[in-house]
Formats: sequence, C-alpha cells, structure tokens
Amino acid sequence: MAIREILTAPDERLRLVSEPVLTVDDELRRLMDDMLETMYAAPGIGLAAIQIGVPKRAIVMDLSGAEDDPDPRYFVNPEVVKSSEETTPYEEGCLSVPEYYEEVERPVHCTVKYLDYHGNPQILAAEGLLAVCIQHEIDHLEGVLFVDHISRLKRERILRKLKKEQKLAEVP
Ligand code: GNR
Ligand code: NI
Repeated sequence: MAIREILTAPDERLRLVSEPVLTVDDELRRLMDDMLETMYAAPGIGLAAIQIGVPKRAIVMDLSGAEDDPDPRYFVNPEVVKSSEETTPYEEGCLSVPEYYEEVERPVHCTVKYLDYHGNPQILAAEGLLAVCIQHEIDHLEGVLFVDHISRLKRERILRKLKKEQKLAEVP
C-alpha cells in the first residue's frame, strides 16, 4: 500500500467526470487500498479516486470514531437511486479544499446502489453523516466540490485563496 498525493482545488483534474469501473479486479482493489491508506493518513472520513488523480468511479470511506475499530467501506460505480425531499445542513470540509468549512444543504436520506470490494452489487440506505459523506463523494465523481453548493461569492473567495496559497508554496 502507498500514500498518494491529494489534489487540491483549483486543480482542474478535480473537475473531471470519472469513468465507470468495468471490472472490480486486483488492480482496482490495490487502488482502493492506496486510497484508504491516503485517507487515514490525511486524516479524512472519505476519499474519491479523482482526489489522487485517478478518474475512476471508486470511493472509500470510514466513519468509525478514533476509539472504535476501523470500519473501511468501498463503493464502486455508486448511484443514488432515491433521495429524500427533506434536506438538512451540515458543516462540510474536503481534503481537496483544505482548511475551509461551510454549511451545505443536502437530502437527509438517500439510497445508493454500488459494487463492493469484491464486485458484488449492494444497496445502502444512508442517513446522518453516512448520507452526507456518500453524497459528497459521489459529487467528486461528477467533478463537483462542496463549494459548488455555497454562494458564488464564498466559493470564489475560497478558490482564490487556495490558488494564492499554492502559488506561495511553489516559490523556491
Ligand atoms: O474528511 C472529510 N470530512 C468531511 C466532513 C464533512 C463532510 C464531508 C466530509 S468528506 C471529507 C473527506 C473528503 O474530502 N472526501 O472527499
Ligand atoms: Ni471531498
């Protein structure tokens, strides 16, 4: 396993629409193992493949607390098949938008169809943090970031600051 570099906005690769996975094979499992290790190291609670520069529809997640045993989850080709009318705000962050947090309004409940680590089809009914996180990660597969759900003024301010910080970090 290996820790990979996480892309940060406004890197244009984060805007790619990721491609469906054709077969859940050892190569994909190695990618997902690297994603999980990268996510744990960050640390974060979810990661989409495009965040390490791979435009494939694969997500990893672990919502267990620091005290709990690890609970890694893997989602391949996830699709929201149902979502509630009712929405709720949650203060979101993103490893690709480091150090910025904003309230995002999303459906409270959603049902997601996906393939698991072994390529078996699964259906998940999500609520709470799981629903927030899976919707945030599926957005990444479409090239969407949480800042796309807030006001244009706030979004442009955040992206401008991130660009400036990256420029400053480049200076030898
Ligand atoms: O680690 C993460 N925390 C988080 C907090 C609130 C809502 C969504 C998230 S996902 C984020 C990791 C990440 O960027 N995944 O794409
Ligand atoms: Ni994110």
